[in-house]
Amino acid sequence: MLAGKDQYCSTYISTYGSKIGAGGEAKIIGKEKKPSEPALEALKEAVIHGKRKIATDITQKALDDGADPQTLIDSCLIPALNSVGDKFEKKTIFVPEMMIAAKSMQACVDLIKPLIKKEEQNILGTVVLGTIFGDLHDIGKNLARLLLGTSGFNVIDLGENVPAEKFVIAAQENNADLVGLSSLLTTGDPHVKETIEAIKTSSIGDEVKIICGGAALSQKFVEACGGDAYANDAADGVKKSKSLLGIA
Ligand code: B1M
Repeated sequence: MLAGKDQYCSTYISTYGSKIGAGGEAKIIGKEKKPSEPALEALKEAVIHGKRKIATDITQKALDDGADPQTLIDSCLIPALNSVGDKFEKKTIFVPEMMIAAKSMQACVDLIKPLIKKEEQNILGTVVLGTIFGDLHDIGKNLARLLLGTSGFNVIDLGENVPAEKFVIAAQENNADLVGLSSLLTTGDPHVKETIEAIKTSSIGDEVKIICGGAALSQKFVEACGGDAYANDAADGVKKSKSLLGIA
């Protein structure tokens, strides 16, 4: 590992990870329930274990064999990462394992991305998108960007850890129809509120709609903060964005 020969320290972690933590529960990793499709299960397992090469090889093979790109994301990659989140919560894995799992998922999404067809239509509207201040999670935001883009929206992605003023300035400069906020940490709740307030009280406050998504949020919270819509997932984000702009 110290010589840099163990990429992402994955061999080190899989050898010694089970010897620390809550009563050796780390050994639980890898004993997921088997779904019907063995290839999809193997992909899920590879993501959970952060085995990026195996995960991308299986993804590529599945795509070559005609698998539906969106189904790979929805039925395999997102559940894999949710499983990683559960293990993190139960303290059977720790931040490094979570990080390599997330990077493996991102590498698979990068392979799938060019295959998700753009709808042949005019630009539906401009969306300024970003993860809230203090929050570095960007996988969900990137999926929202991907689906909004492929559905015909012009997406301006501000990245993660975005301060409220940056959302306001980008929305003004790009004459945005929508601002999309992503928030995964409960510690980000005050920043969600602050960002919505900054946008709503700015010069474009009356024209721009705000849609929020991410594990830390709920319909009720978003409404209480003055947001216009809560998106449960990336596909819901597209549906609600269209509905906010009156597009059928
Ligand atoms: Co972190 N993390 N993480 N993490 N992480 C969570 C969110 C957590 C729930 C894990 C847990 O405890 N079970 C927990 C938050 C708890 C809380 O706040 N109550 C947590 C924590 C605590 C942390 C750290 C503080 C850990 C630490 O350092 N001790 C730290 C924070 C760093 C920071 O941000 N300042 C941290 C770090 C990380 C990694 C860097 C290791 C990595 C992020 C890598 C990256 O994003 N580049 C990571 C990951 C991967 C996770 C979990 C495992 C997975 C998140 C994810 O990508 N999910 C997560 C546990 C979990 O959620 N199960 C967890 C998949 C993604 C597709 O879902 O983002 O919800 P999601 O997006 C969905 C929808 O919500 C929606 O569409 C997406 C697709 O369907 N959506 C939108 C999201 N944004 C939208 C915007 C829209 C529309 C829809 O606008 C139009």
